[in-house]
Amino acid sequence: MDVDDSRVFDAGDLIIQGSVEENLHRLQLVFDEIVHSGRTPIVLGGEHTISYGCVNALNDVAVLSFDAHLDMRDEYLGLKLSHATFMRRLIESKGSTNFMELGIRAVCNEELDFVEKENVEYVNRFGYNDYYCITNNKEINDFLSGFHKVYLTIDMDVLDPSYAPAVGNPVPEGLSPTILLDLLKHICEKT
Ligand SMILES: [Mn+2]
Repeated sequence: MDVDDSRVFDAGDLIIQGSVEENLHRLQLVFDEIVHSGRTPIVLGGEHTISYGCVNALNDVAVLSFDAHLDMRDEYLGLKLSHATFMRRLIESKGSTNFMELGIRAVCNEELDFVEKENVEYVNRFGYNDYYCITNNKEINDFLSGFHKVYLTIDMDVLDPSYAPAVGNPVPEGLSPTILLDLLKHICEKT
């Protein structure tokens, strides 16, 4: 496709002012307005916490997160709401059935306890064989079959550090861009 032909509108930057909570609430309001106008929002951050504002504007939507980390700590550096905790906060308020995390390969015990208690679905690796299992018939297909819409979020650290080294917490054995793009194509075709 030619990008010039795409119907993309750049709405500019969200005004960032005040506390993290205030900014996330403002993002939620803007996101809600875009969704209700019938458009498809695309949000670019530099910080994964923004997903908290976006997902809070949505109901009955599958949330698929590509990330090396679960982001399900109870608190991080004294903060209850941060890039390391926001998924836990979302699941606490919305329940775990709408959430699936993919590419996970660095976790801590408190996150594993939470995942087990809340029955959160996640896929820890995408080896060559796993990848073909998943695109053919397994976890992603089963998960998506219950939903008409998907909120997709990608933390760049889901990619292997050899492709995306400039992330905050790089973890070896990540996805290649080819596998990520194939998975995204598959997800788009399923929804
Ligand atoms: Mn991450």
